[in-house]
Amino acid sequence: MAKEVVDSMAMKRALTRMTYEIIEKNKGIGDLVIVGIKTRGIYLAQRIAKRLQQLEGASVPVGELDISLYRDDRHDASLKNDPVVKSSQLDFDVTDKQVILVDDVLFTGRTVRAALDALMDQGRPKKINVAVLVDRGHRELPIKADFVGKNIPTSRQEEIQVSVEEIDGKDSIEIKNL
Ligand code: 3GP
Ligand code: 5GP
Ligand code: MG
Repeated sequence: MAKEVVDSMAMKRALTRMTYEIIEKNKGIGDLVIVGIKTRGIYLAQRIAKRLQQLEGASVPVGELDISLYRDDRHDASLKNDPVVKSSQLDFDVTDKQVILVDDVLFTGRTVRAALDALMDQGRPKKINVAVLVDRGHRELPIKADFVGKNIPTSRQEEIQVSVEEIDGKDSIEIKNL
C-alpha cells in the first residue's frame, strides 16, 4: 500500500520554488545548463527548464544522463558495485557552464557521484549543483543536494514512489512499505 505524501499541486509548487532558488543562487540563468538523470530526472529537468523560460524569458539547454542500475537487490546497498553511466546525451559543452544536475530521489549518493564523474569527463564546468525532488536520507558518500523539493526521511524498508504526468499519468510522491 502506497501513501501519498505530496500531491500534484504541492509537487508543482516545490518545482516552482526550486526554480526560483536556482535563479537566485546563480544570479540569473546566463551560463546555466540542466542535466537530468534518467528516467524521471529527465522530466523534472524539463519542467525546471520550462519554468525558467516562463520566469526569465530565456531558454536553457537540457541534457540527459543514463546511469545503469547497479544493484541486484536495489535495497541492499552493501554488496554492490557502483553505478555506471550508460550513455549521455549532451548536445552542448559543459565547460564554463553552471550545471544543474537533476534527479528524482537522492538516496545513497552513488548515482550523483557517477553523474559527477561523467560530467567532468566531458569538460570543465564552472560549477555543478544538484537538485532533487526528494531527499530520502541514507547517504553513503559526502554528497548533498543544493536544491531539495521535499525532505522525506525514510527507513530502508520503505520506498519513495515518484510519479510524473509524462510517464505515470499523474504527479505525486508516495511512500510504500516493501
Ligand atoms: P527512475 O528511473 O524514474 O528514477 O531505478 C529504476 C527505477 O526504480 C527508478 O525510476 C526509481 O523510481 C525506482 N526505484 C525505486 N527504488 C529504487 C532504489 O532503491 N534504487 C533505484 N536505483 N531505483 C529505485
Ligand atoms: P542513490 O544512488 O542515491 O542511492 O539512489 C539514487 C537513484 O536511485 C535515483 O536515481 C533514484 O531514482 C533511485 N532511488 C533510490 N531510492 C529510491 C526510492 O526510494 N524511490 C525512487 N523512486 N527512486 C529511488
Ligand atoms: Mg531516478
